[in-house]
Amino acid sequence: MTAKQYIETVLNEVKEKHAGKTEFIQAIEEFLPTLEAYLEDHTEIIEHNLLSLIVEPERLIQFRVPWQDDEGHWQVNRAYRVQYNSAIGPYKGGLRFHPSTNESIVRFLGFEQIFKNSLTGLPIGGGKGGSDFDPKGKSDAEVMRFCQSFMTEFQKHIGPDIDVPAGDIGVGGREIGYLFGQYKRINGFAAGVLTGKPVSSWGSLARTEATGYGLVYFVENALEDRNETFEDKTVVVSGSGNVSIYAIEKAQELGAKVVTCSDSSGYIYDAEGIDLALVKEIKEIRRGRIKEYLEQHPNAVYVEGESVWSLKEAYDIALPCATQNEIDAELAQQVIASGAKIVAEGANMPSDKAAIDLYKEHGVLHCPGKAANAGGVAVSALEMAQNSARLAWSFERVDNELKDIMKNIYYTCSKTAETYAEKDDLMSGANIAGFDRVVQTMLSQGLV
Ligand code: NDP
Ligand code: 2IT
Repeated sequence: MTAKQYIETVLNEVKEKHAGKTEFIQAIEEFLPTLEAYLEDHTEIIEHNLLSLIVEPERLIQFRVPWQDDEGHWQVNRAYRVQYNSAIGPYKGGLRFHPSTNESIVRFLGFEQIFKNSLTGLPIGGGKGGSDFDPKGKSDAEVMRFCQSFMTEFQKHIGPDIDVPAGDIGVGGREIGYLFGQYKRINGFAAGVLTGKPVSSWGSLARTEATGYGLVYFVENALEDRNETFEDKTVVVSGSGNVSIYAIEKAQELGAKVVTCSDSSGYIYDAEGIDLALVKEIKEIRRGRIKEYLEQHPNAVYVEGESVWSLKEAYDIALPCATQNEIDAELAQQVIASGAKIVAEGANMPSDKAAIDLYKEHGVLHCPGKAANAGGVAVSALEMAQNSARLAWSFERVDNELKDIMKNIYYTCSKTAETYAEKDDLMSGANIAGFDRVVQTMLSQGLV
């Protein structure tokens, strides 16, 4: 069987078994075809049918989370954890609390996580989880009760050498703090069981900043490779959560002008440059909505109900940092028309397949999420290392390690792309390099 035929066979198997799991099928369809040239050189993978093995999670857990709201009503949510692949280390990946969370989304995120974690070069396997619980509009007490109930069940399945969850959409320091407290209450102190912990509970300095900073470091390397810098570039960012805020912070620090941010209700365009201190105050302290930005900047524009990617102003770099499939073909056309030369993904799978094809067709450098947003999980792995050593590193030390890791990821993707695809095809480079480390380790461990 040729590599192409083998890929086609496994793809069809997945589509048949998982009909209706749109995001999961999308992730597999974007991934497998990029492996063709690599598989032609590594026929042992075809002989041992390793693609069929790798698309199947080692374990998928689903459980219910009962909790009581402030009015005394009983509520129930559904939660998941996919423990996808432990070839190179304990399962590692975030928890997402968002009403859209379902098995398809958790599977796609878990699958991507395997290769992202592999690209960091650190010893972490792939996993992901979450719940359809919506933290928006809930009181701190409700969030705490939900987290405690979630962990009462979830603690059976995790541990510092088994599975180490962290944050994602809707899960930040507050939620991780409550989850950690409940784990400790049941099992005793085990610092390394979660990452993204509050610093006072053995969290790492710079973990909060890591995904956004790492994204900008990745782009900085791509620019440097083309004899350019962030200086005077205009940048458009989507979202206004953890990843967006720290991407904006670092891009501004490196001399770029960031003109947008958004949430699921609309977007802000501020031609003078986003006032980040205000965004932090609105999102991190008030837990408010991004339209509140206008209260202090009446000259900025708020566009209700539209995607930031419909913006018609000119810009150089697009940083999608909100959620999956935020850029489809129509919006990608607009991004390209606005003059963007780089699309670097802070979010996981924010561009759909048609959008990615358009970037390629128009010579836009596409920096795929599994490479460009790997800084978050990389610093999570550094948090695990600090927890094991019972040490706390300085911000500067963690930040410097992060810079090195992102540089290494960029050049690994770029060189792998040159070997198996084209220099600028960073998606193929990321997929192949991430896959190679995992699959070779799987082979060395035998059929397990
Ligand atoms: P947050 O919850 O902190 O922020 C999410 C942001 O995206 C909010 O502004 C939110 O707006 C917006 N958003 C979420 N869902 C939608 C939607 N359906 N439509 C429009 N806007 C939406 O999450 P993070 O910043 O942590 O995560 C953002 C992305 O980055 C996700 O794709 C995540 O998987 C990825 N990521 C996160 C990492 C991390 O360390 N946190 C690491 C690597 C990747 P609203 O408030 O209106 O919902
Ligand atoms: O998508 C991701 O990489 C994350 N949400 C971070 C995972 C982690 O374990 O830090």
